[in-house]
Amino acid sequence: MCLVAKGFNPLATLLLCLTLLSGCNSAADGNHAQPATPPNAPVPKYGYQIANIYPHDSNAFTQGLILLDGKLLESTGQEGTSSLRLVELETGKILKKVDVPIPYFAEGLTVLNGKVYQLTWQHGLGFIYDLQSFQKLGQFNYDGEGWGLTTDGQSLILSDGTSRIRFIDPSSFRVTRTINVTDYKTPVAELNELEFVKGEIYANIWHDDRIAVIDPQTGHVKAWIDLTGLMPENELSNPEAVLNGIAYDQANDKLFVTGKLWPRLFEIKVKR
Ligand SMILES: [Ca+2]
Repeated sequence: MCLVAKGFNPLATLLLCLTLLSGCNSAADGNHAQPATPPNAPVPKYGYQIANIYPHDSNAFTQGLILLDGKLLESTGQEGTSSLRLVELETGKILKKVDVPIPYFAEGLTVLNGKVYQLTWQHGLGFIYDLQSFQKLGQFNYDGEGWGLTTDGQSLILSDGTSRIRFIDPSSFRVTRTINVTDYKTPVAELNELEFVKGEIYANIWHDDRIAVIDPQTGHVKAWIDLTGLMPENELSNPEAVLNGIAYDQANDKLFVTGKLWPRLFEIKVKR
């Protein structure tokens, strides 16, 4: 509000008021951090460079992938071929494997506090294993479908094929928080395999060559990593052999990706 004293020129007063208001706004803006994605700004698209190529089991219908202590942990899907496996990165050799019995269709996996957590697609049931022995320790339930799973070191972070990502307490298995993933204002659905990378959630999108880089607080897509051309399509015969599987080597800051039924696994460098 502007107080107008008697005898003041109204036009001059108006100009003064506008100047003051403008000054106030500038000061206020200066006190706030810029949003991660300014309104109307296109979300940046990143490219990639292949750093290394490793063999991958072309029968593995990859649904979950992480890298721990230099080895891969992989969850494979489809009824009858679902499994949890420990895989040698350099050779693709399966070092340890537990089959997931019919009728379960295994999905995402992550490791938290020495335990492996593995989702199933449509049974609302997850399995818990000892990380070292792969001995089954228990199971847990969740509403809806299970697609991707990762962790920020505290919560289990679960995607279910929609644009929703749920944060789940690993003791009570209660949902503590939910984010809706949006690209500017458009919901990004069919979020699939996940990976927590340096404070951001990386997500595969089903049947998409792009990885969404998501702000775990707001759900905003901060960038897209476009992996078009990574695996030549003429080497894949199954239409479901799509990009799925992101693993981050925290110790060495390396990023690995593969796909369902892909014969290769790639270490990539993101080109910003
Ligand atoms: Ca992952």
